[in-house]
Amino acid sequence: ATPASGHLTAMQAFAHCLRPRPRNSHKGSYGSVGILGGAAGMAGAALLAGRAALRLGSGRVYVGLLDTNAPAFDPAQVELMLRTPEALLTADLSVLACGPGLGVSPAAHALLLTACTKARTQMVPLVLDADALNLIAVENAAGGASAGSLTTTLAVRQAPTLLTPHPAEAARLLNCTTQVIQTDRIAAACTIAGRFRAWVALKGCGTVIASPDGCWQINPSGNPGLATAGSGDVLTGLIAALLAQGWPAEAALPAAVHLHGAAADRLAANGIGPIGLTAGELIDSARYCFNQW
Ligand code: NPW
Ligand code: AMP
Ligand code: MG
Repeated sequence: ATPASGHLTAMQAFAHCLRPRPRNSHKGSYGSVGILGGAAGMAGAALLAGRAALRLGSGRVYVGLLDTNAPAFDPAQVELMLRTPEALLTADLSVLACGPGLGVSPAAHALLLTACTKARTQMVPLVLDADALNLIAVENAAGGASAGSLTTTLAVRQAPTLLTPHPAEAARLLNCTTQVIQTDRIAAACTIAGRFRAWVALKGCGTVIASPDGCWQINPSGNPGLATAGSGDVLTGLIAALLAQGWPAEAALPAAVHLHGAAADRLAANGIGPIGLTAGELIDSARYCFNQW
């Protein structure tokens, strides 16, 4: 059920989504995640998202990297299947997450459009973060929602769309300043959710989660240790993992945001942060919190 507006996100609210793994389940039972991103210099963003998706329980994770010089596998997570972006978009996926390190090149725009169309025709949930959001904003600034644009493609989707802007990305989407976003974060999150018929996490201290029908809640977990490069990319992978395991968007988004913060809180309580916490360290902590839940 959609939480009522104004609630603080509470882990207990998602207890109905937690199910023990059946003894005879197999990797196909836990979904296939695709991550599209990782242009030159930012492959790490997509790999962090992929590692997070894998370690939060996805059955299979494919990462489509735009960087043509990227290695053929991730030495720190050899279980990830690295693909060209084009090959990723032909894979049989249960969730597609686009944006970490994607860049805003014309090639990235074309790939994102293909990805959004695929996710629409195959009815899979779509998570858009980082440069996927920036590409929508660039397109809107250049003339708005024409036929075949990202915004138009998103508007006719039947499967859920989830958007995870930080305040500057939200400002680009709404063509305003970051200060305007931060002055009324709830209004900003709800406006984006309504405009794109999407589930939105407006990130930052007290992440605001808004639903397409205008309900909102605030996440209480997390600390400034999360203010570090790649932290949002990890969140994208956590969200994708819950979606791949069959969680509905209305639960997957707030639960992943809560877990992300709880992972940081647990690390900080053990002296790993807030100062110097790194995004990669969040992943195993989130896995621990999820298994203890
Ligand atoms: P300022 O100016 O610092 O105060 P961008 P990005 C603002 C990839 N990455 N509250 C911030 O404000 C990403 O996935 C790759 C207020 C600044 O203006 C993207 O694809 C990594 N303001 C790409 O890089 C690791 C806030 O946002 C602006 C805020 C660009 O993403 C890093 C910066 O945002 C990164 O994830 C808050 N809570 N949070 C890798 N290892 O490969 C942010 N701002 O310009 O969108 O740049 O977020 O770094
Ligand atoms: P990104 O800017 O995309 O890397 O995302 C940063 C992540 O860290 C988001 O999930 C934010 O909500 C979280 N975050 C950043 N700063 C803070 C903070 N001061 N308190 C709590 N969470 C934060
Ligand atoms: Mg980010």
